[in-house]
Amino acid sequence: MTTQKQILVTGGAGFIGSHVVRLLVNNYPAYQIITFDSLTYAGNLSNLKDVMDAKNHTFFKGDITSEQDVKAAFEQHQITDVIHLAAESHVDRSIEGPMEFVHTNVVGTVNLMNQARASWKELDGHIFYHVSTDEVFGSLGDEGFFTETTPYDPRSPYSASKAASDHFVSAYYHTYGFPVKRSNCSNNYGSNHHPEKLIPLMINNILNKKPLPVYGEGINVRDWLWVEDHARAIDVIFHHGEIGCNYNIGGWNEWRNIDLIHELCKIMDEELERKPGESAELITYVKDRAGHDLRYAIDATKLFDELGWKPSITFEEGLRNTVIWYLNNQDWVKEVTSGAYQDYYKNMYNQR
Ligand code: NAD
Ligand code: TDX
Repeated sequence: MTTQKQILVTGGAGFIGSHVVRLLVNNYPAYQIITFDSLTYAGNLSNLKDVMDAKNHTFFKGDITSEQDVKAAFEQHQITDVIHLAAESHVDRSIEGPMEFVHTNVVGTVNLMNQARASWKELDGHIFYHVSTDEVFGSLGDEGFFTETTPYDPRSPYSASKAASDHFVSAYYHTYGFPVKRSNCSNNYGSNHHPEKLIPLMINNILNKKPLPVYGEGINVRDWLWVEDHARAIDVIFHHGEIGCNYNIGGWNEWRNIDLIHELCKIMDEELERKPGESAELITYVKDRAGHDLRYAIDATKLFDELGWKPSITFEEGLRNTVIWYLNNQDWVKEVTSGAYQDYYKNMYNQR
């Protein structure tokens, strides 16, 4: 028999959050899932269209930095647990405007924890789960992996804001005995990923025969994980992870950006029946990202050994599925790339 839980999922209308909400709504009918999201440019209710009206799902439009909004959500829904994903998430935007990242990622996280502390009389039985990133560990050279004990060394305003929020989460555990869990995950990919990020941006530009902007020499390495496998890991850690612990989540799947872009070009040539090599002609080297971290690579052994989680699909399958999803969901792409996205893209592109 599953215990009745009323779980607040912040950022549930975003890329990863929507996959987490879907998994929880479908797999735990006895839970009530409350998506809490302010619907910034990155949040979109159509990401949740298949679960929006489910009996065990509610949407609450609110801002994590607002004491009033968070208090109202906790009181109206008697929140028992929080899975916190709401954040400003794009490194390039953090370079342009760091303060928004401090406000949302740091102040918002502390505000949520303060409300949870105020609402939860007994801390036993509650969980505050903070979803974080591998970028807090900094940049690797050619060798080695990030483990749970790698010292923090954030190098972009985005990663500094996530590192600060991780530190507050850990401080609340040690200071107040606040029941936290945390995970640090590598780069996600999959459906509903905003086209400001590498993989969907490249798919969109290949489709529209626009230049493919490769930062620097394209030699930076990222470790890619299927977003639904991240959601599965969050489920496992939420239910079985230890309070006060953090877990690294990764795909053991490192790719140099330029190799990944060539792979995407190859899949797109096949799917669009273009001649081999046609899409790769769009590759354009542009000015590098400031402070561009060279390599991220996660060692997810602890999660595998202690909780038995491992990725469920290969990168080849996941990447092709992703391409097909974007080709079949052009309405979604048009919706998120209209208006403000055009100004953002023009501004980014002019700088490069
Ligand atoms: P996203 O940008 O797609 O979604 C963020 C969501 O948060 C959006 O729905 C947005 O509307 C909401 N939001 C933003 N500010 C808010 C506020 N003040 N109040 C309420 N809602 C707000 O992000 P994502 O890629 O899905 O990332 C989700 C989380 O996972 C973030 O915390 C991010 O740091 C972390 N993460 C992301 C990745 C990745 O590869 N994308 C990897 C590891 C960790
Ligand atoms: O147009 C581009 N050209 C390019 O070469 C873009 C958008 C990116 N890049 C490079 C920069 C990175 O080396 O591709 C790599 C991936 O870039 P992003 O998709 O912006 O991801 P990254 O900066 O690695 O951060 C992502 O992973 C960790 C998420 O955005 C973060 O939220 C997450 O924490």
